[in-house]
Amino acid sequence: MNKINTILLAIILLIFSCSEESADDNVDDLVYDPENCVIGNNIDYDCDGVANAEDYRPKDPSQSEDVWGKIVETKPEVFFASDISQKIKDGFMSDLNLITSELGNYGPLEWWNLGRDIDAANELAKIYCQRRVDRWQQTFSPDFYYESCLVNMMYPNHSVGDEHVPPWFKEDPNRVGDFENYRAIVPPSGNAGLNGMREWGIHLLTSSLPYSYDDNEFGFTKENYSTTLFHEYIHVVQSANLYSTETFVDEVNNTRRVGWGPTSMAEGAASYVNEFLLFTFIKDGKYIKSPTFDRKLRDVMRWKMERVQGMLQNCPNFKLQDLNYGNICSPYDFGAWGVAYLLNKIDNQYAMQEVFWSSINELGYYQAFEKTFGLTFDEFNSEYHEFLKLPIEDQLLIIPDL
Ligand SMILES: [Ca+2]
Ligand SMILES: [Zn+2]
Repeated sequence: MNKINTILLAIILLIFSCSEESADDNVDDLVYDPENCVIGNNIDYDCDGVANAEDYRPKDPSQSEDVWGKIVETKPEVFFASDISQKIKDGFMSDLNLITSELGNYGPLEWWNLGRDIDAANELAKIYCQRRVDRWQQTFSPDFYYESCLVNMMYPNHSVGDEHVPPWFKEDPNRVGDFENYRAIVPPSGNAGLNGMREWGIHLLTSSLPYSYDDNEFGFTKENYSTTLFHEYIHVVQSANLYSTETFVDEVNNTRRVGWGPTSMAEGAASYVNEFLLFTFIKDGKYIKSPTFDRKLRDVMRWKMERVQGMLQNCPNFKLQDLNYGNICSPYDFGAWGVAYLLNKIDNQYAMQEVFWSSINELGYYQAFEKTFGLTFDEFNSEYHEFLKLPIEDQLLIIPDL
């Protein structure tokens, strides 16, 4: 790969970002118009064969019991806008099947893929919003929540009348709907995000067009998106292993669940492990790489380290827990190398998903960290600063030769 491609790739990887966010629902005073099923004398709103009184989520047929954090049989539900080609859909599903079979199929999961076409995006929004209304998973005005949802997803290119647009949307020049925000991204940029929703009991993800699965239109191979898909699914695993519903709003206005940990560690784990898994799958014959894909894991980590060293002069005394989204020192790159350091230290490349995250519920984040990695977070910060002073060839020795 030549240098221009390398730089472009670096930019694309940076643009692919994500966050865990969540919003409060407010469904207390909705009136349900029943077309419901009946079991004996008992109502079964969602017709899943479980009466309301016994049903964990009486309005959601995918959740008759609490399966948060459990491996489930139900396949992930993946939605594609109608302008997305079969080739892209096939590539996406192939990678999702691979990562769920490797890391566990956590559910229920919905993944919404936007294309570029506005009408197709509005059609997708209708499916999304009807489901939210049916399942009482609304965050909008109870008076006209289906239309409000459509506006919320697709503003300013929504398909319903402007009387459904709340005044605060019109007053905010930067307001863009949750789906429209992804649809409007122009390739070769892209974005994908895990958007919760713990309070609905589901994993909810949204992506812009996964164009990399369709040949070399923009000069990228499918591996560029495979790592993004793996990255997002690693967040799902992290989220599934955390049971808490308690949230707080952090300093960059992200709503996060207690136990999620510092942004640099969540993003760093996803960013390092997504690369590690790709190269492991290739080695094991589980992933057929593109003919022109000639990177090694150490190449990718070398580029990340070069970026870290470039940024380091702007944050010479950084603490990993302070590197949040938007920081001049990227939580993705600093975190990825921090995680690589930790996994090498305990000689277990699978420790995040197999040891650490599942122990947070019981111990809390920082105690689980100490128990898993054998040092306090402060000690980790100090050791990591020392590690960053080493020559790059020495640093790369901790990365598996894949
Ligand atoms: Ca039911
Ligand atoms: Zn991420």
